[in-house]
Amino acid sequence: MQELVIPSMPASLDAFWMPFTANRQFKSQPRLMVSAKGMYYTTADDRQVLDGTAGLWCVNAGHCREKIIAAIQTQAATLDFAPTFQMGHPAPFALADRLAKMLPGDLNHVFFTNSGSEAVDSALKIALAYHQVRGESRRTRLIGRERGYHGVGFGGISVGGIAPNRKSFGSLLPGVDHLPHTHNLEQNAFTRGQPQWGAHLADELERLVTLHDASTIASVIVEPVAGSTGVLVPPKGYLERLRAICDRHGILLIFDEVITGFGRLGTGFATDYFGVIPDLVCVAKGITNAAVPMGAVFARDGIYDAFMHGAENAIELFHGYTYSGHPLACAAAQATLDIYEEEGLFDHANHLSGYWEEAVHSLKGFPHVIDIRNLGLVAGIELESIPSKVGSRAYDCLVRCFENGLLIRTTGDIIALSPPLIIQEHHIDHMIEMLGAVLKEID
Ligand code: PXG
Repeated sequence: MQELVIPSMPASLDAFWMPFTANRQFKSQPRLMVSAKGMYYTTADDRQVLDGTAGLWCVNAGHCREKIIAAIQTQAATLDFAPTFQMGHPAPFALADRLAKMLPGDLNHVFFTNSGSEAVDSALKIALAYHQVRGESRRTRLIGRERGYHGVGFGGISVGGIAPNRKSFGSLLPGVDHLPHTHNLEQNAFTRGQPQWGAHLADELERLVTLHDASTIASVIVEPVAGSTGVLVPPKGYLERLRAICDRHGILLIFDEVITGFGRLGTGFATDYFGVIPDLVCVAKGITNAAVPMGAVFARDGIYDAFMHGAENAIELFHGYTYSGHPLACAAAQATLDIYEEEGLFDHANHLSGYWEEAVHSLKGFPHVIDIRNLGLVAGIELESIPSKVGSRAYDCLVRCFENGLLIRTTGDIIALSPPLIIQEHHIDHMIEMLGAVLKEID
Protein backbone atom coordinates (compact mmCIF):
# COMPACT_ATOMS: atom_id res chain seq x y z
CA MET A 1 0.00 0.00 0.00
CA GLN A 2 1.41 3.35 -1.09
CA GLU A 3 1.62 6.19 1.35
CA LEU A 4 -0.72 8.96 0.23
CA VAL A 5 0.82 12.33 -0.50
CA ILE A 6 -2.04 14.79 -0.21
CA PRO A 7 -1.32 17.99 -2.14
CA SER A 8 -1.53 21.22 -0.23
CA MET A 9 -4.07 23.81 -1.34
CA PRO A 10 -2.71 25.79 -4.30
CA ALA A 11 -1.85 29.40 -3.58
CA SER A 12 -3.91 30.57 -6.55
CA LEU A 13 -6.59 29.00 -8.73
CA ASP A 14 -6.25 31.63 -11.42
CA ALA A 15 -3.87 30.10 -13.95
CA PHE A 16 -5.72 26.84 -14.66
CA TRP A 17 -8.34 27.60 -17.34
CA MET A 18 -10.84 24.91 -16.39
CA PRO A 19 -12.61 22.89 -19.10
CA PHE A 20 -16.42 23.03 -19.42
CA THR A 21 -16.61 25.00 -16.17
CA ALA A 22 -17.95 28.35 -15.00
CA ASN A 23 -14.40 29.40 -14.02
CA ARG A 24 -15.24 32.49 -11.98
CA GLN A 25 -18.08 30.80 -10.11
CA PHE A 26 -15.95 27.71 -9.34
CA LYS A 27 -12.93 29.70 -8.24
CA SER A 28 -15.02 31.76 -5.85
CA GLN A 29 -16.31 28.56 -4.21
CA PRO A 30 -14.03 25.68 -5.23
CA ARG A 31 -14.92 22.03 -4.85
CA LEU A 32 -11.58 20.23 -4.66
CA MET A 33 -11.00 16.52 -4.36
CA VAL A 34 -7.59 15.41 -3.11
CA SER A 35 -7.71 11.61 -2.92
CA ALA A 36 -10.02 8.72 -3.70
CA LYS A 37 -10.55 5.08 -2.81
CA GLY A 38 -13.18 2.65 -4.05
CA MET A 39 -16.58 4.40 -4.13
CA TYR A 40 -15.44 7.60 -2.41
CA TYR A 41 -13.57 10.82 -2.99
CA THR A 42 -11.97 12.73 -0.13
CA THR A 43 -12.31 16.50 -0.39
CA ALA A 44 -9.75 19.18 0.48
CA ASP A 45 -11.68 19.79 3.73
CA ASP A 46 -11.43 16.07 4.52
CA ARG A 47 -14.98 14.97 3.79
CA GLN A 48 -15.99 11.68 2.14
CA VAL A 49 -18.04 12.10 -1.05
CA LEU A 50 -19.82 9.10 -2.58
CA ASP A 51 -18.98 8.99 -6.28
CA GLY A 52 -22.32 8.84 -8.11
CA THR A 53 -20.73 9.47 -11.50
CA ALA A 54 -17.60 7.27 -11.66
CA GLY A 55 -15.63 10.51 -12.01
CA LEU A 56 -16.88 11.53 -15.45
CA TRP A 57 -18.44 8.16 -16.42
CA CYS A 58 -15.00 6.57 -16.44
CA VAL A 59 -13.78 5.05 -13.16
CA ASN A 60 -15.79 1.86 -13.66
CA ALA A 61 -13.71 -0.35 -11.35
CA GLY A 62 -13.68 2.20 -8.52
CA HIS A 63 -10.87 4.50 -7.47
CA CYS A 64 -7.17 3.86 -6.90
CA ARG A 65 -7.17 0.13 -7.53
CA GLU A 66 -3.90 -1.44 -6.31
CA LYS A 67 -3.52 -3.65 -9.37
CA ILE A 68 -3.73 -0.71 -11.77
CA ILE A 69 -1.37 1.41 -9.68
CA ALA A 70 1.20 -1.40 -9.62
CA ALA A 71 0.90 -2.01 -13.37
CA ILE A 72 1.49 1.65 -14.17
CA GLN A 73 4.44 1.87 -11.77
CA THR A 74 6.11 -1.24 -13.18
CA GLN A 75 5.60 -0.13 -16.77
CA ALA A 76 6.92 3.38 -16.11
CA ALA A 77 10.10 1.88 -14.70
CA THR A 78 10.50 -0.63 -17.57
CA LEU A 79 9.61 1.20 -20.78
CA ASP A 80 8.38 4.75 -20.38
CA PHE A 81 7.78 5.38 -24.05
CA ALA A 82 8.46 3.86 -27.43
CA PRO A 83 7.19 5.09 -30.78
CA THR A 84 4.45 3.22 -32.62
CA PHE A 85 5.11 4.96 -35.95
CA GLN A 86 7.19 2.48 -38.02
CA MET A 87 8.39 1.03 -34.67
CA GLY A 88 6.66 -0.85 -31.93
CA HIS A 89 6.62 -2.34 -28.48
CA PRO A 90 4.69 -5.42 -27.39
CA ALA A 91 2.02 -3.78 -25.19
CA PRO A 92 -0.45 -2.36 -27.75
CA PHE A 93 -0.35 -5.55 -29.83
CA ALA A 94 -1.22 -7.67 -26.80
CA LEU A 95 -3.88 -5.22 -25.64
CA ALA A 96 -5.49 -4.94 -29.09
CA ASP A 97 -5.65 -8.72 -29.31
CA ARG A 98 -7.32 -8.98 -25.91
CA LEU A 99 -9.78 -6.18 -26.65
CA ALA A 100 -10.72 -7.59 -30.07
CA LYS A 101 -11.69 -10.86 -28.36
CA MET A 102 -14.10 -8.91 -26.11
CA LEU A 103 -16.01 -7.36 -29.01
CA PRO A 104 -18.63 -9.35 -30.93
CA GLY A 105 -18.55 -10.20 -34.62
CA ASP A 106 -15.52 -9.28 -36.66
CA LEU A 107 -14.66 -6.05 -34.82
CA ASN A 108 -11.12 -7.39 -34.80
CA HIS A 109 -8.85 -4.37 -35.31
CA VAL A 110 -8.00 -1.63 -32.86
CA PHE A 111 -6.66 1.87 -33.55
CA PHE A 112 -5.42 3.52 -30.33
CA THR A 113 -5.97 7.17 -29.38
CA ASN A 114 -5.66 9.15 -26.14
CA SER A 115 -9.24 10.28 -25.60
CA GLY A 116 -12.81 9.85 -26.72
CA SER A 117 -12.62 12.97 -28.88
CA GLU A 118 -9.65 11.55 -30.74
CA ALA A 119 -11.40 8.18 -31.08
CA VAL A 120 -14.37 9.92 -32.71
CA ASP A 121 -12.25 11.97 -35.09
CA SER A 122 -10.25 8.84 -35.94
CA ALA A 123 -13.42 6.84 -36.67
CA LEU A 124 -14.80 9.58 -38.92
CA LYS A 125 -11.49 9.77 -40.81
CA ILE A 126 -11.32 5.97 -41.14
CA ALA A 127 -14.87 6.00 -42.56
CA LEU A 128 -13.99 8.65 -45.14
CA ALA A 129 -10.71 7.00 -46.12
CA TYR A 130 -12.37 3.56 -46.29
CA HIS A 131 -14.79 4.70 -48.96
CA GLN A 132 -11.95 6.38 -50.82
CA VAL A 133 -9.70 3.30 -50.91
CA ARG A 134 -12.65 1.34 -52.29
CA GLY A 135 -13.16 3.85 -55.08
CA GLU A 136 -16.27 5.47 -53.62
CA SER A 137 -14.66 8.82 -52.90
CA ARG A 138 -17.94 10.72 -53.34
CA ARG A 139 -19.10 9.29 -50.01
CA THR A 140 -18.03 12.21 -47.84
CA ARG A 141 -21.14 13.15 -45.88
CA LEU A 142 -21.19 12.44 -42.16
CA ILE A 143 -24.48 12.06 -40.30
CA GLY A 144 -24.77 12.68 -36.57
CA ARG A 145 -27.76 13.26 -34.31
CA GLU A 146 -29.27 16.14 -32.39
CA ARG A 147 -28.24 16.00 -28.73
CA GLY A 148 -25.30 13.76 -29.64
CA TYR A 149 -22.01 14.32 -27.80
CA HIS A 150 -18.91 13.09 -29.57
CA GLY A 151 -16.20 15.05 -27.82
CA VAL A 152 -14.70 18.35 -28.82
CA GLY A 153 -12.56 17.81 -31.92
CA PHE A 154 -13.80 19.59 -35.03
CA GLY A 155 -15.16 16.28 -36.32
CA GLY A 156 -16.89 15.51 -33.04
CA ILE A 157 -18.57 18.89 -32.65
CA SER A 158 -19.62 18.85 -36.31
CA VAL A 159 -21.51 15.56 -36.00
CA GLY A 160 -22.47 16.39 -32.42
CA GLY A 161 -25.79 18.00 -31.73
CA ILE A 162 -25.22 20.44 -28.86
CA ALA A 163 -25.55 24.09 -29.90
CA PRO A 164 -23.29 25.68 -27.23
CA ASN A 165 -20.47 23.28 -28.20
CA ARG A 166 -20.78 24.36 -31.86
CA LYS A 167 -21.83 27.96 -32.09
CA SER A 168 -18.50 29.65 -31.26
CA PHE A 169 -16.32 27.63 -33.59
CA GLY A 170 -16.97 28.78 -37.11
CA SER A 171 -18.38 26.76 -39.94
CA LEU A 172 -17.24 23.33 -38.69
CA LEU A 173 -16.96 20.40 -41.14
CA PRO A 174 -18.92 20.79 -44.35
CA GLY A 175 -21.40 18.17 -45.54
CA VAL A 176 -22.74 17.13 -42.16
CA ASP A 177 -26.40 16.44 -41.42
CA HIS A 178 -28.23 15.31 -38.29
CA LEU A 179 -30.91 12.82 -37.33
CA PRO A 180 -33.52 13.99 -34.82
CA HIS A 181 -32.94 13.01 -31.19
CA THR A 182 -35.24 10.48 -29.54
CA HIS A 183 -36.15 12.37 -26.37
CA ASN A 184 -39.91 12.77 -25.91
CA LEU A 185 -41.45 13.34 -22.50
CA GLU A 186 -45.07 13.26 -23.74
CA GLN A 187 -44.61 9.72 -25.03
CA ASN A 188 -41.96 8.25 -22.78
CA ALA A 189 -41.74 9.96 -19.37
CA PHE A 190 -40.89 7.61 -16.49
CA THR A 191 -40.19 4.66 -18.80
CA ARG A 192 -38.14 1.93 -17.16
CA GLY A 193 -35.46 0.78 -19.58
CA GLN A 194 -36.02 1.19 -23.32
CA PRO A 195 -39.08 3.22 -24.39
CA GLN A 196 -41.69 1.55 -26.60
CA TRP A 197 -42.23 4.72 -28.63
CA GLY A 198 -39.76 6.14 -31.12
CA ALA A 199 -38.26 3.40 -33.34
CA HIS A 200 -39.73 5.23 -36.35
CA LEU A 201 -37.32 8.14 -35.71
CA ALA A 202 -34.59 5.98 -37.27
CA ASP A 203 -36.50 6.23 -40.56
CA GLU A 204 -35.38 9.85 -40.74
CA LEU A 205 -32.15 8.35 -42.06
CA GLU A 206 -34.09 7.22 -45.14
CA ARG A 207 -35.21 10.83 -45.57
CA LEU A 208 -31.58 12.01 -45.46
CA VAL A 209 -30.63 9.30 -47.95
CA THR A 210 -33.37 10.53 -50.29
CA LEU A 211 -32.23 14.12 -49.82
CA HIS A 212 -28.49 13.61 -50.31
CA ASP A 213 -28.38 10.27 -52.16
CA ALA A 214 -26.69 7.28 -50.54
CA SER A 215 -23.70 7.61 -52.85
CA THR A 216 -22.66 10.78 -50.97
CA ILE A 217 -23.00 9.44 -47.40
CA ALA A 218 -19.98 7.92 -45.62
CA SER A 219 -21.23 7.17 -42.14
CA VAL A 220 -23.74 7.65 -39.37
CA ILE A 221 -22.51 8.10 -35.80
CA VAL A 222 -24.66 7.74 -32.68
CA GLU A 223 -24.21 7.10 -28.99
CA PRO A 224 -26.22 3.90 -28.38
CA VAL A 225 -27.39 5.58 -25.15
CA ALA A 226 -26.77 9.33 -25.24
CA GLY A 227 -24.98 10.20 -22.00
CA SER A 228 -23.89 13.82 -21.78
CA THR A 229 -27.17 15.29 -22.94
CA GLY A 230 -29.06 13.62 -20.15
CA VAL A 231 -29.27 9.83 -20.53
CA LEU A 232 -31.42 9.31 -23.62
CA VAL A 233 -32.22 5.61 -23.88
CA PRO A 234 -32.85 4.37 -27.44
CA PRO A 235 -36.43 3.32 -28.19
CA LYS A 236 -36.96 -0.42 -28.73
CA GLY A 237 -36.02 -1.33 -32.30
CA TYR A 238 -34.42 2.05 -33.08
CA LEU A 239 -30.78 0.94 -33.33
CA GLU A 240 -31.80 -2.19 -35.24
CA ARG A 241 -33.53 0.04 -37.82
CA LEU A 242 -30.50 2.30 -38.14
CA ARG A 243 -28.38 -0.80 -38.80
CA ALA A 244 -30.78 -2.06 -41.47
CA ILE A 245 -30.92 1.29 -43.27
CA CYS A 246 -27.12 1.62 -43.22
CA ASP A 247 -26.82 -1.91 -44.66
CA ARG A 248 -29.31 -1.14 -47.41
CA HIS A 249 -27.30 1.87 -48.56
CA GLY A 250 -23.66 0.92 -47.93
CA ILE A 251 -23.32 3.48 -45.10
CA LEU A 252 -20.96 2.72 -42.21
CA LEU A 253 -22.57 2.71 -38.76
CA ILE A 254 -20.39 4.05 -35.93
CA PHE A 255 -21.32 3.50 -32.28
CA ASP A 256 -19.74 5.99 -29.92
CA GLU A 257 -19.35 3.77 -26.84
CA VAL A 258 -17.12 6.13 -24.88
CA ILE A 259 -19.68 5.96 -22.05
CA THR A 260 -21.52 2.70 -22.76
CA GLY A 261 -18.34 0.64 -23.24
CA PHE A 262 -16.78 -1.48 -20.49
CA GLY A 263 -19.79 -2.58 -18.53
CA ARG A 264 -21.95 0.50 -18.06
CA LEU A 265 -25.06 -1.33 -19.33
CA GLY A 266 -24.23 -4.61 -17.58
CA THR A 267 -22.65 -6.07 -20.73
CA GLY A 268 -19.18 -5.51 -22.14
CA PHE A 269 -20.48 -3.02 -24.69
CA ALA A 270 -23.78 -1.58 -25.87
CA THR A 271 -23.33 -3.56 -29.07
CA ASP A 272 -23.73 -6.70 -26.91
CA TYR A 273 -26.64 -5.25 -24.96
CA PHE A 274 -28.66 -4.32 -28.06
CA GLY A 275 -27.42 -7.13 -30.31
CA VAL A 276 -26.60 -4.62 -33.04
CA ILE A 277 -23.09 -4.76 -34.50
CA PRO A 278 -21.80 -1.48 -35.95
CA ASP A 279 -18.89 -1.14 -38.37
CA LEU A 280 -16.75 1.02 -36.08
CA VAL A 281 -16.86 1.44 -32.30
CA CYS A 282 -15.31 4.33 -30.36
CA VAL A 283 -14.24 3.79 -26.75
CA ALA A 284 -12.23 5.60 -24.06
CA LYS A 285 -12.83 6.27 -20.32
CA GLY A 286 -13.41 2.79 -18.81
CA ILE A 287 -10.75 1.22 -21.03
CA THR A 288 -8.11 2.19 -18.43
CA ASN A 289 -10.47 2.97 -15.55
CA ALA A 290 -9.37 6.55 -16.40
CA ALA A 291 -6.06 6.03 -14.60
CA VAL A 292 -4.13 6.91 -17.78
CA PRO A 293 -5.81 8.62 -20.76
CA MET A 294 -6.61 6.25 -23.60
CA GLY A 295 -9.17 5.84 -26.35
CA ALA A 296 -9.60 3.42 -29.23
CA VAL A 297 -11.53 2.67 -32.39
CA PHE A 298 -12.56 -0.89 -33.21
CA ALA A 299 -12.94 -1.71 -36.90
CA ARG A 300 -14.51 -4.69 -38.60
CA ASP A 301 -12.32 -6.98 -40.72
CA GLY A 302 -13.71 -5.62 -43.98
CA ILE A 303 -12.67 -2.08 -43.11
CA TYR A 304 -9.13 -2.93 -42.04
CA ASP A 305 -8.68 -5.30 -44.97
CA ALA A 306 -9.78 -2.63 -47.46
CA PHE A 307 -6.69 -0.62 -46.51
CA MET A 308 -4.24 -3.55 -46.74
CA HIS A 309 -3.68 -3.30 -50.48
CA GLY A 310 -1.09 -1.68 -52.70
CA ALA A 311 2.66 -1.50 -52.16
CA GLU A 312 3.66 -3.21 -48.93
CA ASN A 313 6.08 -0.43 -48.03
CA ALA A 314 3.35 2.23 -48.31
CA ILE A 315 1.70 3.66 -45.21
CA GLU A 316 -1.98 2.68 -45.46
CA LEU A 317 -3.54 5.34 -43.24
CA PHE A 318 -1.94 8.74 -42.73
CA HIS A 319 -3.26 9.18 -39.21
CA GLY A 320 -2.07 8.58 -35.66
CA TYR A 321 -0.93 10.20 -32.42
CA THR A 322 2.49 10.32 -30.74
CA TYR A 323 0.92 8.50 -27.81
CA SER A 324 -1.16 5.92 -29.74
CA GLY A 325 -0.66 2.72 -27.71
CA HIS A 326 1.32 4.46 -24.95
CA PRO A 327 3.00 1.91 -22.65
CA LEU A 328 1.47 3.34 -19.45
CA ALA A 329 -2.02 3.40 -20.93
CA CYS A 330 -1.63 -0.19 -22.17
CA ALA A 331 -0.46 -1.32 -18.73
CA ALA A 332 -3.38 0.43 -17.04
CA ALA A 333 -5.81 -1.09 -19.56
CA GLN A 334 -4.52 -4.65 -19.03
CA ALA A 335 -4.84 -4.32 -15.26
CA THR A 336 -8.30 -2.78 -15.64
CA LEU A 337 -9.47 -5.62 -17.86
CA ASP A 338 -8.07 -8.09 -15.31
CA ILE A 339 -10.18 -6.47 -12.60
CA TYR A 340 -13.33 -6.42 -14.75
CA GLU A 341 -12.81 -10.12 -15.42
CA GLU A 342 -11.68 -11.31 -11.97
CA GLU A 343 -14.45 -9.45 -10.17
CA GLY A 344 -17.11 -10.13 -12.81
CA LEU A 345 -17.97 -6.43 -12.77
CA PHE A 346 -20.06 -6.39 -15.94
CA ASP A 347 -22.25 -9.20 -14.54
CA HIS A 348 -22.35 -7.43 -11.20
CA ALA A 349 -23.65 -4.30 -12.95
CA ASN A 350 -26.21 -6.42 -14.75
CA HIS A 351 -27.40 -8.10 -11.52
CA LEU A 352 -27.70 -4.76 -9.76
CA SER A 353 -29.51 -3.01 -12.61
CA GLY A 354 -32.96 -4.09 -11.36
CA TYR A 355 -32.26 -2.80 -7.86
CA TRP A 356 -30.86 0.39 -9.39
CA GLU A 357 -34.00 0.85 -11.51
CA GLU A 358 -36.29 0.46 -8.47
CA ALA A 359 -34.16 2.84 -6.45
CA VAL A 360 -33.98 5.67 -8.98
CA HIS A 361 -37.67 5.38 -9.86
CA SER A 362 -38.52 5.71 -6.17
CA LEU A 363 -37.78 9.43 -6.71
CA LYS A 364 -40.91 9.73 -8.86
CA GLY A 365 -43.23 12.21 -7.17
CA PHE A 366 -40.38 14.11 -5.49
CA PRO A 367 -40.42 17.89 -6.01
CA HIS A 368 -39.49 19.13 -9.52
CA VAL A 369 -39.00 15.63 -10.99
CA ILE A 370 -40.60 15.39 -14.46
CA ASP A 371 -38.88 12.27 -15.77
CA ILE A 372 -36.68 9.39 -14.67
CA ARG A 373 -34.96 7.08 -17.14
CA ASN A 374 -32.50 4.24 -16.67
CA LEU A 375 -30.57 1.42 -18.29
CA GLY A 376 -27.83 -0.76 -16.82
CA LEU A 377 -26.14 1.34 -14.15
CA VAL A 378 -27.09 4.71 -15.64
CA ALA A 379 -29.94 6.98 -14.70
CA GLY A 380 -31.19 10.39 -15.79
CA ILE A 381 -33.46 12.41 -13.55
CA GLU A 382 -34.99 15.38 -15.30
CA LEU A 383 -36.14 18.36 -13.26
CA GLU A 384 -38.56 21.03 -14.34
CA SER A 385 -36.57 24.14 -15.30
CA ILE A 386 -37.14 27.47 -13.64
CA PRO A 387 -38.30 29.67 -16.54
CA SER A 388 -35.47 31.93 -17.76
CA LYS A 389 -33.00 30.14 -15.43
CA VAL A 390 -32.46 26.84 -17.21
CA GLY A 391 -29.89 24.73 -15.41
CA SER A 392 -29.93 26.63 -12.14
CA ARG A 393 -32.14 24.14 -10.31
CA ALA A 394 -29.94 21.17 -11.18
CA TYR A 395 -26.80 23.18 -10.40
CA ASP A 396 -28.20 24.01 -6.97
CA CYS A 397 -28.83 20.32 -6.53
CA LEU A 398 -25.22 19.48 -7.52
CA VAL A 399 -23.75 21.97 -5.04
CA ARG A 400 -25.93 20.78 -2.16
CA CYS A 401 -25.34 17.10 -2.95
CA PHE A 402 -21.59 17.72 -2.93
CA GLU A 403 -21.84 19.51 0.42
CA ASN A 404 -23.86 16.58 1.77
CA GLY A 405 -21.40 13.96 0.46
CA LEU A 406 -22.63 12.90 -2.98
CA LEU A 407 -21.11 13.60 -6.40
CA ILE A 408 -23.67 13.89 -9.20
CA ARG A 409 -23.38 15.29 -12.74
CA THR A 410 -25.83 17.70 -14.30
CA THR A 411 -26.58 18.91 -17.79
CA GLY A 412 -29.19 21.62 -18.12
CA ASP A 413 -31.74 20.52 -15.53
CA ILE A 414 -31.04 16.82 -15.91
CA ILE A 415 -29.15 14.91 -13.24
CA ALA A 416 -27.05 12.03 -14.54
CA LEU A 417 -25.98 9.15 -12.30
CA SER A 418 -23.42 6.55 -13.42
CA PRO A 419 -21.63 5.09 -10.39
CA PRO A 420 -18.57 2.85 -10.44
CA LEU A 421 -19.62 -0.72 -11.25
CA ILE A 422 -18.29 -1.94 -7.88
CA ILE A 423 -21.28 -0.24 -6.22
CA GLN A 424 -23.30 -2.23 -3.65
CA GLU A 425 -26.97 -1.99 -2.69
CA HIS A 426 -26.23 0.02 0.45
CA HIS A 427 -24.40 2.65 -1.61
CA ILE A 428 -27.41 2.92 -3.91
CA ASP A 429 -29.72 3.35 -0.90
CA HIS A 430 -27.49 6.07 0.52
CA MET A 431 -27.20 7.83 -2.82
CA ILE A 432 -30.96 7.95 -3.37
CA GLU A 433 -31.54 9.02 0.23
CA MET A 434 -29.10 11.95 -0.12
CA LEU A 435 -30.48 12.98 -3.51
CA GLY A 436 -34.08 12.73 -2.31
CA ALA A 437 -33.33 14.92 0.69
CA VAL A 438 -31.74 17.58 -1.54
CA LEU A 439 -34.67 17.49 -3.98
CA LYS A 440 -36.98 18.27 -1.05
CA GLU A 441 -34.70 21.11 0.06
CA ILE A 442 -34.15 23.07 -3.18
CA ASP A 443 -36.47 25.71 -4.63
N1 PXG B 1 -18.00 10.53 -26.96
C1 PXG B 1 -18.83 10.40 -25.92
C2 PXG B 1 -20.09 9.62 -26.09
C3 PXG B 1 -18.52 10.98 -24.70
O1 PXG B 1 -19.37 10.86 -23.67
C4 PXG B 1 -16.48 11.81 -25.68
C5 PXG B 1 -16.85 11.21 -26.86
C6 PXG B 1 -15.20 12.57 -25.62
O2 PXG B 1 -14.27 11.95 -24.81
P1 PXG B 1 -13.02 12.79 -24.23
O3 PXG B 1 -12.17 11.71 -23.63
O4 PXG B 1 -12.36 13.44 -25.37
O5 PXG B 1 -13.58 13.76 -23.24
C7 PXG B 1 -17.31 11.70 -24.57
C8 PXG B 1 -16.93 12.37 -23.29
C9 PXG B 1 -20.57 14.55 -18.94
C10 PXG B 1 -19.25 14.41 -19.63
O6 PXG B 1 -20.62 14.96 -17.82
C11 PXG B 1 -19.14 13.49 -20.63
C12 PXG B 1 -17.95 13.36 -21.31
C13 PXG B 1 -16.85 14.13 -20.97
C14 PXG B 1 -16.97 15.05 -19.92
C15 PXG B 1 -18.17 15.19 -19.26
O7 PXG B 1 -21.60 14.22 -19.49
N2 PXG B 1 -17.92 12.45 -22.32
